[in-house]
Amino acid sequence: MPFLNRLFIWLGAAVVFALQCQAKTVTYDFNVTWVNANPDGLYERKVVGINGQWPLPVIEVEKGDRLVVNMYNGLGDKSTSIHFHGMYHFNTTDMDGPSMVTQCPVAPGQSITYDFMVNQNGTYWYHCHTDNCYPDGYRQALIVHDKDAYFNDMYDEEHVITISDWYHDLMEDIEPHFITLANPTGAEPVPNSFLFNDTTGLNIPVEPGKTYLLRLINIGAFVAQYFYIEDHTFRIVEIDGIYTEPAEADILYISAAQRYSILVTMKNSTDKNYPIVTVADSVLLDLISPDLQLNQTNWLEYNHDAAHPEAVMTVDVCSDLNPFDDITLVPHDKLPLYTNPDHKLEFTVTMDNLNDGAGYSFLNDISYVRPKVPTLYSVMSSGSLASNSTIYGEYTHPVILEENEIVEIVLNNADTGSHPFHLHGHVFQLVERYPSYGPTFYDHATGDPVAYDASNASTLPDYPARRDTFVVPPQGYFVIRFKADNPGVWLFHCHIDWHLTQGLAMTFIEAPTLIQERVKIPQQHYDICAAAGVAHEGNAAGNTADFLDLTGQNEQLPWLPAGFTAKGIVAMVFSVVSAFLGMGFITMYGISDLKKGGQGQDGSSSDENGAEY
Ligand SMILES: *[C@@H]1O[C@H](CO)[C@@H](O)[C@H](O)[C@H]1NC(C)=O
Ligand SMILES: *[C@@H]1O[C@H](CO)[C@@H](O)[C@H](O)[C@H]1NC(C)=O
Ligand SMILES: *[C@@H]1O[C@H](CO)[C@@H](O)[C@H](O)[C@H]1NC(C)=O
Ligand SMILES: *[C@@H]1O[C@H](CO)[C@@H](O)[C@H](O)[C@H]1NC(C)=O
Ligand SMILES: *[C@@H]1O[C@H](CO)[C@@H](O)[C@H](O)[C@H]1NC(C)=O
Ligand SMILES: *[C@@H]1O[C@H](CO)[C@@H](O)[C@H](O)[C@H]1NC(C)=O
Ligand SMILES: *[C@@H]1O[C@H](CO)[C@@H](O)[C@H](O)[C@H]1NC(C)=O
Ligand SMILES: *[C@@H]1O[C@H](CO)[C@@H](O)[C@H](O)[C@H]1NC(C)=O
Ligand SMILES: [Cu+2]
Repeated sequence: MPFLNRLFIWLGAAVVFALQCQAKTVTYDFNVTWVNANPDGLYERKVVGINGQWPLPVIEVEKGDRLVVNMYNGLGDKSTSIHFHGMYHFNTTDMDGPSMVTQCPVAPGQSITYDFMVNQNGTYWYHCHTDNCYPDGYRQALIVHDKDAYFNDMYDEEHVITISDWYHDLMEDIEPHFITLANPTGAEPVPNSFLFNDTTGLNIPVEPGKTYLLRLINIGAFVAQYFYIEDHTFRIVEIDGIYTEPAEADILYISAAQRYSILVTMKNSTDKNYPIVTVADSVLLDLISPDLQLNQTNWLEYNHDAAHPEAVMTVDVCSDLNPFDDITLVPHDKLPLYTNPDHKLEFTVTMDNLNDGAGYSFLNDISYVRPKVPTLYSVMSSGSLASNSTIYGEYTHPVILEENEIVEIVLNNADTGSHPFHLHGHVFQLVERYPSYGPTFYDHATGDPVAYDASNASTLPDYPARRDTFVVPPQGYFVIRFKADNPGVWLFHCHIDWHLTQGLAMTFIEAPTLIQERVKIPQQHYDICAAAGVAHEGNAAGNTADFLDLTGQNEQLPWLPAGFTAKGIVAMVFSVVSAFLGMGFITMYGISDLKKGGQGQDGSSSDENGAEY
């Protein structure tokens, strides 16, 4: 055999060997179109399908793989995008997915390729991040398998299980009734049902004595759920992609976007099937219709022929369901507490009305309004001014982080509802929370909010738990810390999709100079902007000549005059019916435009000017 041939064979084998031992490329082609589904057995509706299917495909990769997702938007009537929830995207912040943050919305008929390395482990999910698109069904699990996970030899089989709230109406039909004068309190639309792995009444066949790893993911848009299995305890081994020391638990509280991996060991006898119980946190709901099934029973099926009993619901959600407190978990890698934060930030969550009379959400009185140019593209086109937060506009609520600084966020919640906050591109350390999970968690919804007081801080954990979504209690607070070791543009926002639409979000621009050096935006992503009619250069106002001139930026509406409350607006809405006096009210209090849906200075509709993600 000639030498060259042998060399090629040897080289070929080496490539195959390298592929098997190290990273491989995993490619998914997603043709996104509307399909029909009836997951709760109550109502068939249009949902967002992939390649003609719903439930959507679970993305599965191994640690170290390169993940490529080619998405074609075949919806015909909606823009879209994919956010890979919990992925760090080192040097690839442009693959994170939120529209108007790191990319333009992908218009109907357009394609986008997401391409990035997955150097992390555990349980994640993917979902659309353009307007309110994921509650229409565009969300599913993303699993990163890990041959080296410390708990691999502690279980026999694994299952992915999603839980979710579910609406019968399309988001496009619900949305127009949400941010309006007719809903001044900002009451969130109440779901029609709750799904367990995109169905109801699921049986999970199990074998006696075996141990299962269950990857639980709340892919819902709004409602947190309690989870337990009758007569079984379990061990938590992972939260949001971070391995924990095994922690014995019997009830979990899983907010929208949170994940838990648990090990459950089966009983030795096969005479009974056991209810897996989920209880929707009804405290979050404004109105509960009598036919809304808050409690769901699914089963660990030991014996197909035995009875499948309904869960025995003897507990009171507020006082008896005492969920495991995630702040007490210890990460398996024992990463110590970040001490002496370099950059301390403090935000207060409020809900209030702007002068269209509708309800909005605020962090330090700023309600996020999307910029005219995706924030990442402002970074890329602004040269040395990228380090000046002015260019990102006031209403993206930009904060610039220095490379490798330790950031502390104190989040005070002046609102009576709880909020699951998510940070893109990072996990953060759970440093403090008040009040703790447990029977008194909801007591703070009455009385006055309690703000964080550094001089009255408790003893901090040596090895704080880390995750990417953490619940701030009603009228309480949390404190989190992270290291700014990932140059990129990252949203920090409430993962209740309704609150995100109301503006409960802000933007971190982390190490902008390094973003410019390391991130190469594919031409295709810029072409998507052209198709969507969105500029891909300039400051938040689309100004490319003077980046410090924000004239024309999208803004939140003016405030209502002091003393004008949601209650007053409700009264006014009714008084408007008796015309004359009502109109007098409007002039008097300066409500701008009764018919206008969303935010925006230039009088355009919420679709053009409200928060888009
Ligand atoms: C996507 O699916 C639709 C419906 O099946 C089909 O008409 C279209 O050609 C597909 N597009 C691509 C790019 O695969
Ligand atoms: C990101 O890019 C920098 C500079 O090219 C490189 O040194 C670093 O290793 C990269 N990080 C990752 C996680 O790929
Ligand atoms: C992934 O898992 C390994 C152990 O299996 C761990 O050493 C490593 O730190 C994990 N990586 C990340 C980014 O969490
Ligand atoms: C949950 O649904 C996913 C996607 O359809 C599927 O791959 C998985 O096996 C299901 N899990 C169980 C426990 O049935
Ligand atoms: C099941 O049987 C095994 C072996 O006899 C024993 O070690 C284990 O404790 C039993 N499990 C339960 C839940 O009783
Ligand atoms: C659902 O569960 C809650 C809390 O456990 C309980 O208070 C309620 O009575 C249950 N409702 C039904 C219809 O079983
Ligand atoms: C940003 O630019 C403005 C206008 O020149 C200037 O007043 C401000 O100090 C700059 N901010 C920073 C952080 O450099
Ligand atoms: C300190 O914090 C606790 C709650 O953690 C609270 O009960 C107490 O009133 C606070 N003390 C002061 C002096 O603020
Ligand atoms: Cu919220």
